[in-house]
Amino acid sequence: MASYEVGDWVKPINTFVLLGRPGSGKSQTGNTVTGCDKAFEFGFHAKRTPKKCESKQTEICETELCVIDTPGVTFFEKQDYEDILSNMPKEGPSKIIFLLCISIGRLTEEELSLINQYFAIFGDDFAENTIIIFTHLDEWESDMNDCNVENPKFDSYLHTLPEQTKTMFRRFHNRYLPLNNKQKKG
Ligand SMILES: Nc1nc2c(ncn2[C@@H]2O[C@H](COP(=O)(O)OP(=O)(O)OP(=O)(O)O)[C@@H](O)[C@H]2O)c(=O)[nH]1
Ligand SMILES: [Mg+2]
Repeated sequence: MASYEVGDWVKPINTFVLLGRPGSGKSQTGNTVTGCDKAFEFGFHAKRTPKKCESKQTEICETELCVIDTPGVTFFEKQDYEDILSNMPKEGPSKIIFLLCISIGRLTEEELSLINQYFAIFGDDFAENTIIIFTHLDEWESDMNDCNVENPKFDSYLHTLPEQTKTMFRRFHNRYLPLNNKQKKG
């Protein structure tokens, strides 16, 4: 006789966890993903952005979605992971997808070091469950236009990256998405 688990009937809630350096565009990406300008506080405020994770649950195309915004840190530690876990949906199973936000053009040693810390905390599977989101696409395109490059192709930016960075991105199977968070939401 076939055996069934409760999980066979319960659809997992897709959970996006926003990661990245301070100011990399995590909160704005959360707003883009949820389609709501005010889901997460964003911007260069005089006051500090929240020190703890914040989560919003919504439904998109009849699918339950939970989005967890994390505070910008330059060093990611176990307690940051625990904070994420405490914001996971309480009801039913969850499928975690990390959205690793990187502001185009600002890739530094610190950025790579932070990514290595994610691997240390989340394990080798981190890359399997991650999409790299390159934010500020509009600013990059505008800069390229100022340099007389019409219709710039984002892939050309990736070709200019140092070998060390390209090697790192290969671990993510080059799963990336350039994003303009300033584009008006429909
Ligand atoms: N032009 C442009 N600005 C963006 C984009 N994404 C984010 N920003 C701006 O970049 C700044 C930082 O964005 P946030 O979303 O607050 O960044 P964050 O990673 O949440 O910052 P912390 O919470 O402080 O770590 C804000 O002024 C955003 O409006 C984008 O795609 N294009
Ligand atoms: Mg933020």
